[in-house]
Amino acid sequence: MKLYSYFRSSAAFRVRIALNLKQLNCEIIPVHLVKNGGEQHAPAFQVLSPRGEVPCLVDGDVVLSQSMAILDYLESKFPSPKLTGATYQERARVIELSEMINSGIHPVQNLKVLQKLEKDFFSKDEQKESWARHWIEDGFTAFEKRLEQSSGKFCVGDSISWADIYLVPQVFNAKRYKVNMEKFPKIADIDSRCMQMAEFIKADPMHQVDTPSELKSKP
Ligand SMILES: N[C@@H](CCC(=O)N[C@@H](CS)C(=O)NCC(=O)O)C(=O)O
Repeated sequence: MKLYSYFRSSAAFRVRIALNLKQLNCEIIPVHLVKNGGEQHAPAFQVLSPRGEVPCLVDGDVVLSQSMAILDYLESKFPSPKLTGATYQERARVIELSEMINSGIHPVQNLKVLQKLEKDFFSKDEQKESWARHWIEDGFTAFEKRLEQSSGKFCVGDSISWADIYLVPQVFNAKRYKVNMEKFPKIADIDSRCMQMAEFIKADPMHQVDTPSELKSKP
């Protein structure tokens, strides 16, 4: 298997965590989202990922973009450990929480959206940061409320699920945009529990093959 990834991409971080939890070997192929205007715009890459986004997984003839589709593919092909909850009710809760991030928070603070704000509306770095922070805090407020009903040690009960896999990379972005995590104690608690696990540490943006040396730290 091959995963097209970018060290700082929170969507690729999700898939790296799932691959590690399922103990799967996968070749990482870096796609630099910024250098030379962004390698994601290369026509050859867009054959694999039509929206020009990472992650993109290639497994034999199967080529998939969209982290949710990739996680679902891995879940079906490699069912252990199960990452979608123990019951159908838990599975629905896992997807609800994952979607709060996947379709609610992440798209409005994605690179191409921030670049559009700069290009068409002349937004400065502080304005783009403030925009990203607003939407992350808005989404985390709802996520934190839902955790009051669903969480145990992790987002849904005491087992790791996709909800944690979506949450941890979003917290990485939140810190980058200076969100005050003290406002979200349950989220912060689950994030720090996950980030003590080898599978999450190995997937961390600061430990990737394409992490620039000045940012790289040892796992
Ligand atoms: N919903 C997609 C989001 C993928 C996505 O937005 N990836 C970002 C990096 S986190 C990207 O490749 N952006 C390229 C760009 O903005 O030009 C998924 O879950 O895979």
